[in-house]
Amino acid sequence: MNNNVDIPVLYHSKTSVCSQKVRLVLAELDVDWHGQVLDLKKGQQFTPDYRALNPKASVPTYIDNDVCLTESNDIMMHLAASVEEGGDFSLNTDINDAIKEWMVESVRFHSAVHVLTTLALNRAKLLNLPPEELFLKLDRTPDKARAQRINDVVQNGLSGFAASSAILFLKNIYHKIDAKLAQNEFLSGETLSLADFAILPFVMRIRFLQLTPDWSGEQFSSLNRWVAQLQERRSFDAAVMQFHGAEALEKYKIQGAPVREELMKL
Ligand SMILES: N[C@@H](CCC(=O)N[C@@H](CS)C(=O)NCC(=O)O)C(=O)O
Repeated sequence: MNNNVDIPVLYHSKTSVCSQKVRLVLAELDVDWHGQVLDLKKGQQFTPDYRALNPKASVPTYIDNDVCLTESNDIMMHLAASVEEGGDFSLNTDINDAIKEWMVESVRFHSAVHVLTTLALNRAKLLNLPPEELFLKLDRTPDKARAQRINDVVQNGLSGFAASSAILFLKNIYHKIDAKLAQNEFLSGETLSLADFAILPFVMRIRFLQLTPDWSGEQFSSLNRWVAQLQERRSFDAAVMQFHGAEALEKYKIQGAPVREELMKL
């Protein structure tokens, strides 16, 4: 692995939501970084070299001299703590309980988004694999709860426990986000903070898949105002759009549409 001792190295993948969280904060704080892109579909997260850095075989991994971090929330907090005093950023780098709460929500949001992404993009392909091949594929991941969730999505689709829990979570979190943003400009109050960037990539993935839970006519107008505001920032282009080709966005749209149709019928 090609580690540079001076410039921090981020192992990430282009469209991974957890990588986006970190890239957004890197861009907001103008941190100079070196990227190593892993192709998760090709299984590059499972190589022995990478697993020596990150035994969870997941992205992101961030190496800053002798510090190696393998959780997106930890990396975001490390970045916020490393920023020089008096830096002129619109991102508030303080961490308080409200911000920590949104970071915890982001971990739960990730599970739900992972289930829904698998349902829309990968289920059909996985369902067609011979059972032993599917088992080997799922068995590679060290996170056995995750493997079980994905197996449930593959076997049972929208009627499985994993999908119904994800949908329920999605509805709740959208109402929670919208209610908070109806009171405050940003998730943790009146200043932009790590909370906003911990949540934004998940909202965007759901939007790309056309799975925003507005099936019963919900407007989520405060949430939409917040998304529009964050999309205007330079960080959004640098950390999200630069890593999503038109093809990826089209795939989300086309493959998310039938799932949306099914959800509207529930
Ligand atoms: N809690 C971790 C989750 C990391 C994670 O699961 N990342 C996904 C991409 S968003 C991944 O690497 N998946 C590996 C795989 O699909 O095998 C974090 O927030 O950093």
